[in-house]
Amino acid sequence: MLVNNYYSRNALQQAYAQQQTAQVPYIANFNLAYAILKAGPDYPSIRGLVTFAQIQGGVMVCADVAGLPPYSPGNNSKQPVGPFGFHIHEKGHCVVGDPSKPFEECGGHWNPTNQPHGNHAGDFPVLVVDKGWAKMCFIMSRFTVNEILGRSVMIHENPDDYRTQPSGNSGKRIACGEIMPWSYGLYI
Ligand SMILES: [Cu+2]
Repeated sequence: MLVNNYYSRNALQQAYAQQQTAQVPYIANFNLAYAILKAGPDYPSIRGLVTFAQIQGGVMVCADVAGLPPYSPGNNSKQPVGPFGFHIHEKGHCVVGDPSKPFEECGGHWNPTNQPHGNHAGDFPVLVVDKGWAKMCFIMSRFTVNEILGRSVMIHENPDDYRTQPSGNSGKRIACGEIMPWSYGLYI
């Protein structure tokens, strides 16, 4: 069900529940998801794709991002730009909203087990830019693809320190992607 041009988490969960009772074995689960990144106003050239594949032992997350700003060192009064904080946030509605505080509608970090920051289910490694690109894959067993549908991936301007609560002091939200099922389209 398309709601305001995005799939609401409730609609996805309803669709998932319907699938569970539909007894159609080949749509039993969503094993793949993707998020197309939308740039915020600070770095409008950011573009990229994050994919999530359920594999044995966890979820393989791959990020392929271009257009990030080059690394710029910090000092006592200013944070470095990059490497870039990277997380799953609770909600999946990537609208800029207030340009001085973009993507607030996505809420805070997704933290289903009430862990300190650094150990949230959606805490990811930082994105490091190499020749204008950031590319990485890693495996996480803290969540399944189904649990993150309808949430968002967020890139921040500053590195994550993995200790400041609740979000690692990683600064402004500079790109956002809604996590969508990559499947047979039967949830519509
Ligand atoms: Cu974040």
